[in-house]
Amino acid sequence: MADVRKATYDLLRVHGLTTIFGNPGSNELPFLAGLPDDFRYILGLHEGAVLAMADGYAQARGGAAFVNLHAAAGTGNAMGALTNSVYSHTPLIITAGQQVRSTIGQEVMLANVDAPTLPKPLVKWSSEPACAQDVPRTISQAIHIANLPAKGPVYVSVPYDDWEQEAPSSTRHLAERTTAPANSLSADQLRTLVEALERAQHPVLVLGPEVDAERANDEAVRLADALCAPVWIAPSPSRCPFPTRHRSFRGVLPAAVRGVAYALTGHDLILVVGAPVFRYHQFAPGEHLPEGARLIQLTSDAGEAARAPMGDAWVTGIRDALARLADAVPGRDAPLPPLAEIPPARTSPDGIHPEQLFALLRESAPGDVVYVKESTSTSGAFWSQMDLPRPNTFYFPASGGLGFGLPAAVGVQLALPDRQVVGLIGDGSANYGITALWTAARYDIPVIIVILKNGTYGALRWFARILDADKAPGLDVPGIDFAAIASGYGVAATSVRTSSDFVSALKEALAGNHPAVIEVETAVTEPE
Ligand code: TZD
Ligand code: CA
Repeated sequence: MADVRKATYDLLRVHGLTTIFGNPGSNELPFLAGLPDDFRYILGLHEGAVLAMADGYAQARGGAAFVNLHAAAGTGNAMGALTNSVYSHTPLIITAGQQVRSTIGQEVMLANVDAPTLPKPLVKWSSEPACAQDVPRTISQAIHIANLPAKGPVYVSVPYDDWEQEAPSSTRHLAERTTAPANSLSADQLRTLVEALERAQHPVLVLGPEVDAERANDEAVRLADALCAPVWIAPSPSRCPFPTRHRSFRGVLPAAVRGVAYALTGHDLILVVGAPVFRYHQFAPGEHLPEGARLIQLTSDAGEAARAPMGDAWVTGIRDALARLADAVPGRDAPLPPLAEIPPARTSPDGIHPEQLFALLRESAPGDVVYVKESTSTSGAFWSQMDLPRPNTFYFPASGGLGFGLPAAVGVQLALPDRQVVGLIGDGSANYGITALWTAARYDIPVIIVILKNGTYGALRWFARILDADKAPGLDVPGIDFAAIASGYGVAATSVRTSSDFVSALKEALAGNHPAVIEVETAVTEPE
């Protein structure tokens, strides 16, 4: 009979979880010893980076990822990054090594006291199996929970003396099990929705990250085309659900109550698909909906459905819902205003303007480039300049927790070897996940990290102004040499101050097929 470790490896293999993102300690070594040849271990030097790499990897590959952390300390280090995974609904199976079962109660060194409580409320579910024999079944449960809607991270703590115990014979059933969501709109619900869309004079679609996560972008385009309706991206987007140069595309909704109501004025039916209603950020109280508008939300997340402050919500698989809606709605022929031209990029005497930088990327990066963005003061500049035609092309930290971007870019590149990944990372944000550069170098993951160096926490300067808090300290980060740091971690790096130098550096990095860092001196700008 197999031991618990072998039974677990077999289970992970069946679920395609043969890449382990981790940072080991004594509690984890017995699990990692004897890792089969078809598994690979991706070492991260800090657990925040480990988790964010796994998150990027899982989102980009459209499946789950497996993480192995060290006890409570490693889990704690990962929790900042975990704030994003909950809101991006990333299926992550996070395991942590526990001390020997019989010694946990004494609170020996590295005992993870009350382990299942530690990662809450940032996981969907957490557990420490009641005995060694239940470890494989618990890990199987974790994998299924992570992958069932709404997807998300789960946590399992395993005492290290469990791995050598014999697995029960019933374990063999686990590898054969499947679970699948069967939730879709009923015929009645579909009819009601189609009728509402038919009756509406001016319907509008608001799309969220779940559309991209479920690879439903083409279905969204079909629906938009059938309805001749304008399309917005829901506030605070962590992914890009719709081609940004499609004639229906209107932009990203502002992350404030008043701003959303203003942008949607004139619409009588607002159909929100695959997004919470809504992820506001700036507090700008006012009417939640424009006069006379009805809002209907489709989401796979019952929590998102329940907590929305307005509108009706149906909990459903959104790919299925979009496809069936696109088939069922009678085509309309409403006039759409022409798509606005991309405005000329602004320039600045104080460094490259972010708009200029994004325009240069639009012109010089390969057509199927993937962006992982964590540069907080440049969102307006980014969406005004970019042309994102494809699914799976844009990632941003879903809860705004910094430390996602740089490691996630490494993870996305690992998942998508055939596409070039470019991280667009602020000089503030880069520091929270900087150790991922070492992982990129160690495994030769050819991601390009562009560091936007404006010497400050740009977004916070803007916030300080609108919150009337401009005397707040600690908003500047001068004097960081990212080229030196990158070379210290083994990544080729260069620092540029002009457009032409940036384009040359980008071309060189693209030709290199190795990880590269380009530090760019940028002008301080405001997010909007
Ligand atoms: N710490 C963490 C983990 N997450 C955060 N969101 C913050 C602190 C607060 N914060 C923001 O919300 S934006 C920001 C901070 C520190 C500034 C980021 O600076 P940057 O980008 O250089 O990366 P910009 O473009 O200069 O704003
Ligand atoms: Ca900055």
